[in-house]
Amino acid sequence: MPDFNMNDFRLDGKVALVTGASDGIGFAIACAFAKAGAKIAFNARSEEKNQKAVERYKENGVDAKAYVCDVTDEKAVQELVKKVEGDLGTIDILVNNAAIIKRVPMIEMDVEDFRKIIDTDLNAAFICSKAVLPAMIAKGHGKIINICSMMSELGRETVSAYAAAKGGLKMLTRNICSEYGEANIQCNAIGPGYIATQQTAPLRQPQPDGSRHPFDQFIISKTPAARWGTVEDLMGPAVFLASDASNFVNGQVLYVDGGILAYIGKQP
Ligand code: NAP
Ligand code: GCO
Repeated sequence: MPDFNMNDFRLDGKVALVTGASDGIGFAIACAFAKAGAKIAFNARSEEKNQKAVERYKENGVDAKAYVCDVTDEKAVQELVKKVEGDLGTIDILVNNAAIIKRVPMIEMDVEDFRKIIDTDLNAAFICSKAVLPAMIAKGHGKIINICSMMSELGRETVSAYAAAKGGLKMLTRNICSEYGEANIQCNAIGPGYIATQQTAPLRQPQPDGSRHPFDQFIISKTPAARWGTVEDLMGPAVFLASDASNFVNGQVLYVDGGILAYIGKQP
């Protein structure tokens, strides 16, 4: 039988940095990594939010180390990486998860808002990846996972900056793979479908008469699975892409979308 070991899916002893993981998708991914054996570091911009998150991690049996750091600030990110290295060891797994969105028609969007979204959702992934790559190259292995979106493939009214950033993030994923695959670094992305988190709460807000938000109905009808995704849906795929089980998977976007991208939409 060819050599196959279920332990290849484990992350024992690995150090993972998940950006923006005080809540939502990042929090779930960090919890999954911890369950698979990894040591967890995460950052967000507010100390108060971090403290609450550390408590939530503890309630979930996870001893996560929190850092205050804005991922758009290169100097701060380099300091963050040094601190994580000092506290836990060099980083084996980076998840570029932190992001923001503003839903506004393009002709009404301030250029400053557009720039801020590109800065957070795309440029920061460059900054964080650049900060961890030298140690990964020196070690001879590393995993970078970028959190993309349906908007890495599709457009939609009101999300011009977010879609531009997430499309760019897909190409940054392929480029990191292209440049550093030879150094045994795998850079892949996860493209979540519509997942029930704070970020999408406005799209699921019930109507004053108690009926479902029209966007909520739209997403259910566009999704073969006929439901919103949950943060739990992303945990297994993230562990796979962080683990040795995916060592020959590189430059890919794994869409975890209940089938949205495969589907033409409900027949009339
Ligand atoms: P979320 O709950 O809003 O989480 C995003 C996190 O990023 C926040 O905790 C935020 O923390 C942090 N953050 C934002 N700007 C930051 C900065 N400059 N520096 C450091 N941290 C920053 O959203 P989510 O739904 O979990 O989304 C997580 C990722 O999945 C994002 O990349 C998002 O685009 C992507 N995604 C989400 C969905 C979905 O349906 N929910 C679908 C596809 C992709 P602070 O504000 O405390 O800093
Ligand atoms: C939107 C945005 C996000 C989605 C996600 C889809 O349509 O408003 O794209 O809110 O959650 O990124 O994958």
